Amino acid sequence: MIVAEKKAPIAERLMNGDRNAVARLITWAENGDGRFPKALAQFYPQVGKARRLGVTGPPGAGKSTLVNELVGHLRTQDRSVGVLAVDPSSPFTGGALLGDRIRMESRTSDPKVFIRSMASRSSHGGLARATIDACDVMDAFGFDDVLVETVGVGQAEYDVVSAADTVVVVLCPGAGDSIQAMKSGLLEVADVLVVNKDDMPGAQRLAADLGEAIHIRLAGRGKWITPVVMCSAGRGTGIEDVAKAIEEHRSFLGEMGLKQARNTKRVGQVRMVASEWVDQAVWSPEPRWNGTTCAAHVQQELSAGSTPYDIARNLRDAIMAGKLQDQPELREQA
Ligand SMILES: Nc1nc2c(ncn2[C@@H]2O[C@H](COP(=O)(O)OP(=O)(O)O)[C@@H](O)[C@H]2O)c(=O)[nH]1
Ligand SMILES: [Mg+2]
Repeated sequence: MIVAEKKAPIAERLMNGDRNAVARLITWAENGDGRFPKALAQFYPQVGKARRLGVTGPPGAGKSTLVNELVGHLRTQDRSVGVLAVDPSSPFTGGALLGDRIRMESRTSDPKVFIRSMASRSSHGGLARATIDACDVMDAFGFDDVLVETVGVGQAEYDVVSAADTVVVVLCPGAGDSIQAMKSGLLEVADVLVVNKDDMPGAQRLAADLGEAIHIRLAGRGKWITPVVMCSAGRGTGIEDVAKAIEEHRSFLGEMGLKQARNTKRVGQVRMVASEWVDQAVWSPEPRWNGTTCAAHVQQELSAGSTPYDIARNLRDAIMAGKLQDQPELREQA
């Protein structure tokens, strides 16, 4: 008689080193699957050991090439590495992810390396949430380092990388994008600035300009001053310098600083998830407010001549006072 073997819970498999569990859990995170929060509750005690590095910058700057080199560098130290390539543009083009896949191919046979591409199917807010979740999964699995690559184009991407302990911003000469980055706030999120493609003309100049910009903006006693590091990821030169700058930022943070920074980020995560859930619950197609949906109720109030502010205030007060009707999906997700 064949007795069906009962599979261990996914969180248990994750913590026992099952790579399929990593993949499955990240998919759940991506889809906002209700099973994810339950699994997280089980493996959350294991979260917090991995070092988290965010790599961002304009498209084509060489982020993927650099990540590949950094993975190689970490492997020489026998550290295991989880890589998450977040690309919001991929649902439309598909190209970027394919390129990254091929570039990373040499690493994929390494059992100590795990590479996962992640596309944003949902809103940008959802992408940041899913990325943090995916990092937690790889952390609990036991990777020593977790690297997140994302295209630095806007607030959503900053949200994504800001979950990392250290953020590397990659720029390169000859692209107007780099000048744009200096204006658009990319410098503010950088803990380490990398001028990649230093085999190309203009690299020295760009590094000098960036150094100047950094000192004008951020110089201050006791504060971390973002270093500008030159390298050529394509040729594999200067990678040690990049790695060293990352190490120095970690030392600067120290154990207490790291703990504090992570706590602050967790508060941000709770705020993000709570907002998402409240938003979903309030605007769900089920009757919530005075026997009708919130959207319909708002319509009625508008027709009756109320101002948007008055209606919004009433809605906020109703939420705060727990006056909206039962919200089953909130309970289910909790
Ligand atoms: N000349 C030169 N090209 C590079 C270097 N690093 C990367 N590239 C090229 O720049 C292009 C974009 O690189 P990629 O890593 O995909 O950039 P990403 O979009 O930022 O991830 C590719 O064609 C790389 O081969 C470098 O150090 N020097
Ligand atoms: Mg890339």
